[in-house]
Amino acid sequence: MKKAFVIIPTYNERENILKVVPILLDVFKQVKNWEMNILVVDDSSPDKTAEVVEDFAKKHKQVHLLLNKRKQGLGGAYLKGMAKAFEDKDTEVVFEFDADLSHDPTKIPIFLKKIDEGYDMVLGSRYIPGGGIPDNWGLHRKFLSVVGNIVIMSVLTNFTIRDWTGGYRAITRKVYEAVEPEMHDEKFTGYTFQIGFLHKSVKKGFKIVEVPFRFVDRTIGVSKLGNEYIKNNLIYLFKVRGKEVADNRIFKFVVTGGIGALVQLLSLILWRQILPYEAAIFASIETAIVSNFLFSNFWTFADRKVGFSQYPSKFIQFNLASAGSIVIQLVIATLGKNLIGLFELFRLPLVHISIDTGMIYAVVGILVGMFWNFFAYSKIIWKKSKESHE
Ligand SMILES: Nc1nc2c(ncn2[C@@H]2O[C@H](COP(=O)(O)OP(=O)(O)OP(=O)(O)O)[C@@H](O)[C@H]2O)c(=O)[nH]1
Ligand SMILES: [Mg+2]
Repeated sequence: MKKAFVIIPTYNERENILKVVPILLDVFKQVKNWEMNILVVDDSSPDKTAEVVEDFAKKHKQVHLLLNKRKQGLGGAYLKGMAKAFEDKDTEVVFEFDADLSHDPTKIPIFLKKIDEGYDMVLGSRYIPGGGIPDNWGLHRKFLSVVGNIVIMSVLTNFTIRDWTGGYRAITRKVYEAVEPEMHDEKFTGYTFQIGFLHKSVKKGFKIVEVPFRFVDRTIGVSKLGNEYIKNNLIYLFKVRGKEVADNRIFKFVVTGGIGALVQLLSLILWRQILPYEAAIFASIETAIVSNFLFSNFWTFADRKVGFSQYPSKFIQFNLASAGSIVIQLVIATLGKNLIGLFELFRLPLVHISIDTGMIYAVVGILVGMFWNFFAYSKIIWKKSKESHE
């Protein structure tokens, strides 16, 4: 039979462990098609949590203890626990579960049902219908949790998952094997493990579903959640997102265009030293086109780079694409003037310059021109080769 391990990291949870283990063993009786186990990962808690676990282990063969010599943080404990649980070839699922009874254990069979239905990962969620946070939470804590999750959803631009910070999850072997190799970074030793693990699972395209549960405040023991929690999560969030944006092709395309505009203006100064005015304008445009071509080939489309022998033909195509963009802008400007007309929108104060609808046609023209350029670059000049799958 397939095995599941409920992993409980503990640090000074003696009283809680005494309560939660029997409750879990009781819930396990409802699960028929999984062999259920508990694995407590204790960091040699001073309150001797481990002793209590050992007593349970003697009486119940489903209860296991993994004892760490020193405190390693939540992420460190989960990595060790998961490695141990998945050592057993029959293990298909591990649960993340807190010792402090905050996580409703009666939901475990529902989590497993979702796994049976084909989901790769199940999240206990406080922020979907049926879920909730304690009423007695102060405004401060409610605000932090709710707004924290909204910030995370916004930064990661993923609103399909509502509870990113919860610690009640079921993770299949498939997900573990894909994500675990990327979790051995120092930043994941603490609570950042949770958001990091989930973010990576989402990015890898695993099927994830949320199951609602009502979070219950711990009544025994103390929270290990420190102030660095918010700071570390924010650092993680903005770093990974920043990197994702910087790696984004559209972003590189826009930056390349910006550099091109700068190159055009600066080279115009130089060309005018040696060429007549019209020729200098033309030369500066062409210089910008060379710059754009090189940045596109070595950066924006580096993964589809064309070889030196293809430069002449590709460079001609690139020039035609750029000319196409100019034609598009001229057509839009002309159409705008003839179909809608030129009339004043507002007047800039102090300098008394009139801003008219011509500016709107220009902006639309630039945007459509950029759209055309990106299309030409990605579908014609640096089109995907047949073998590459992206
Ligand atoms: N092994 C181990 N367990 C830890 C460590 N830090 C926290 N834990 C356990 O992780 C679980 C969650 O920790 P809590 O302190 O309850 O944190 P939380 O649930 O996010 O926050 P609260 O809402 O304040 O309870 C508990 O079972 C803790 O004992 C650690 O460094 N090592
Ligand atoms: Mg807790």
